[in-house]
Amino acid sequence: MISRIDLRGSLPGDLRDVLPRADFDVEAALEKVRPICEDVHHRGAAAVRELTARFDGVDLETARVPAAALAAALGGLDPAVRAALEESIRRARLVHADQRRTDVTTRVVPGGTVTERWIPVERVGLYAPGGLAVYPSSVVMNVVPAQIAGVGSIALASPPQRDTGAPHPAILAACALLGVDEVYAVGGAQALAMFAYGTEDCAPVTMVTGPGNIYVAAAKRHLRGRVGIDSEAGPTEIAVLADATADPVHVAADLISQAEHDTLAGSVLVTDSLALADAVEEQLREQVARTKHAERVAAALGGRQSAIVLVSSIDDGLKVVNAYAAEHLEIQTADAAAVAARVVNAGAVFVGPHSPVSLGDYLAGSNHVLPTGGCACHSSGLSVQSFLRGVHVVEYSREALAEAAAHVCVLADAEDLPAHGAAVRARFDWEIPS
Ligand code: HSO
Ligand code: ZN
Repeated sequence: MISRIDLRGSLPGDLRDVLPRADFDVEAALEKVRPICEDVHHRGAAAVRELTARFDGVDLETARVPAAALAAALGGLDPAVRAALEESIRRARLVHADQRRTDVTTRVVPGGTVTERWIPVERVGLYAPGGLAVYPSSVVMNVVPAQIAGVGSIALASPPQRDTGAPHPAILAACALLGVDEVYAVGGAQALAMFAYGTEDCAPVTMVTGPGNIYVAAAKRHLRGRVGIDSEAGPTEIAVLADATADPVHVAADLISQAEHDTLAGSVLVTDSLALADAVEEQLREQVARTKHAERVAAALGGRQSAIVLVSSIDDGLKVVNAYAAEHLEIQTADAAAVAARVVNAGAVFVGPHSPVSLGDYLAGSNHVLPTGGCACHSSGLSVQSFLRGVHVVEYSREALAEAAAHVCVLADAEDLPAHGAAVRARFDWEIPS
């Protein structure tokens, strides 16, 4: 059901060559997505309407979802789900509020300052998938940091359902709870293109965010530059670094929890305990048989992207998980906090026996939009910072410029760019000694 990789001898030079990862060929999907984006670019709302009819099977005169539909969805929301979403929003707001940046002014020399000003992007288009993956929690994880960053205008698009012609009611209700009232019943690449180029229905945005399948990732790659993007999310991943003290029932449950997302999801256990590896495998067999989405989970666990990796020590295990750079990494070892402190590559780290990834998916207060596919070695998850730009504001007095002028002119001459130096000299009626 799940393969094993035995690294108990010496570790290979480049661990990434032996660690499992899903095939996720965004380039191939680009070929399908490019004409869709270009069609929306050139024909606007008419193209969106035709593409929605073709892909979602509904003909919508206008893509905009009326306010009454949002209110109705909130009214029809199960009170327990509403309470859980409200608590999820409250906790996420607590954590993200602490990510706010303050402008900082550095006095470089007397009369010469550089201020870093943090300015939110003007307008964000958020994509929320439909179909298999209807995640109101992801609406929360995208909207909360954008709102706290001070983004003035937030629109959301999600594919229409065949029967109602509107996005899934749980998505609409999440929007209503968060105060997002500009919602479009548009899915896939055409939604991202609508945001990027704008149509008669929808003003263009400056940045698109949100999860989605490989076509959504490809559309982001195509549109990047025209608009900002968060990341090209790939299939979700969990790695668990565990020793003999870990509970195999919990480890197996956590590996299954993320495998439930997608047949391409990656679940990786790294352990120095053969007994734990055997017990987790046994547990996987038992628990997969009982889980609702058994087929999908079994495909994910049996895929080349999932494995149990045996190592000879937790030190080696740390090298493995740092090389793998998982989207989610659980540490279930003795003295888990000390081990976690040595993790340098992971989207988010879940420490100790009572911090499962699914807590982070919904209610920890942390963000669940995280770098996948090993991108955690250079990128962060979604945060308030994702929606801000730091702009340096430079202000020097005449005296401070005069004091810097000689160095500027020398460097300009050294780079054979004398006009750069001349721009400084022009401000003075004396020659700058060089
Ligand atoms: N684990 C997913 C997020 C999610 N889980 C949404 C449940 N709903 C990617 O981090
Ligand atoms: Zn999840």
